[in-house]
Amino acid sequence: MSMKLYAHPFSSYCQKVLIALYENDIPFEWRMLAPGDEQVAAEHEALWPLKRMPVLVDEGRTVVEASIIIEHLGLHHPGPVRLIPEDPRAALDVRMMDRFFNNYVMTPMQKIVADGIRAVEHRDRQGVAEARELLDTAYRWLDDTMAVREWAVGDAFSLADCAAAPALFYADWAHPIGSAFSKVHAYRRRLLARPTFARAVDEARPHRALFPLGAPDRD
Ligand SMILES: N[C@@H](CCC(=O)N[C@@H](CS)C(=O)NCC(=O)O)C(=O)O
Repeated sequence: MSMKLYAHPFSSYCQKVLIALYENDIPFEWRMLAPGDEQVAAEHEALWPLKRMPVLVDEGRTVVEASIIIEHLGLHHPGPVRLIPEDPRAALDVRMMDRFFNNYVMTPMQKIVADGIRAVEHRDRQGVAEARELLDTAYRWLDDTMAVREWAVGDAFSLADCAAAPALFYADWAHPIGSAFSKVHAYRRRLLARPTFARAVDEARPHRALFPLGAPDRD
C-alpha cells in the first residue's frame, strides 16, 4: 500500500514535509487538497477533524503534524539523508530549532497572512503588530545564531532546515527580513538553492495567486 499525503503544494507546512520526502526519494501518492475538491476534503476531514494539512496515511496509520510526519518517515522509511541525528543530544538541538521555526517564524507569519484574508472590519491590528514584532526579534536572534552555521544545526541538513525553508520563504514575503540581517538572508538563499526545496517552490509556483498579500515578483 503506498503512502498518501493530503496536502497542497503552496502550503508552508506541506512544503516542510515535501522536502523530507524528496530528500530521500520516498514515493507517495498525492491527495491534493485543491479548493473545491469536496471528495478529497471529506477524506481529509474524516482522517483529521482539525482539518490542518499535511496529513500522511501510511499502512492505514494516520500521522499528523509536519514535524511528527518527518519523525515518522525517519523511523519507517529511512534513507541516506538522516533528518534527525542519531545522537540524542544533537537530535535535541534539531528539535529545539524546529520549535523555533514553527513557533516564532511560521506562527507569526501565518498570523499576518491569515489577517490578509479577513474582511477589513474583522482585521486584528494589534495581533498583526505583535506578530511583526515577534518576527523582528526572531530574525535578530537567528542572525546571531546563523553567524557560524551553514544549516540550522551545524553542518548537516535536518528537520530544522525543513521547517526553516518554507517559514523563512513566506515570512520574508509577509514581513521582509531587514537588510541588516545578512546571515538570515544568506541562510534563506542556501535553503532556496537546496534542490529539494527548490523543487517544492517550483511545484507551488502556479499557485502564487493564492497568497493573499500579493506574492512578490522574486524567488
Ligand atoms: N501544527 C500543524 C500546522 C499545520 C497548518 O497550519 N497547516 C495549514 C496550511 S500551511 C492549514 O492546514 N491551514 C488550513 C486552515 O487553517 O484551515 C503542523 O505542524 O502540521
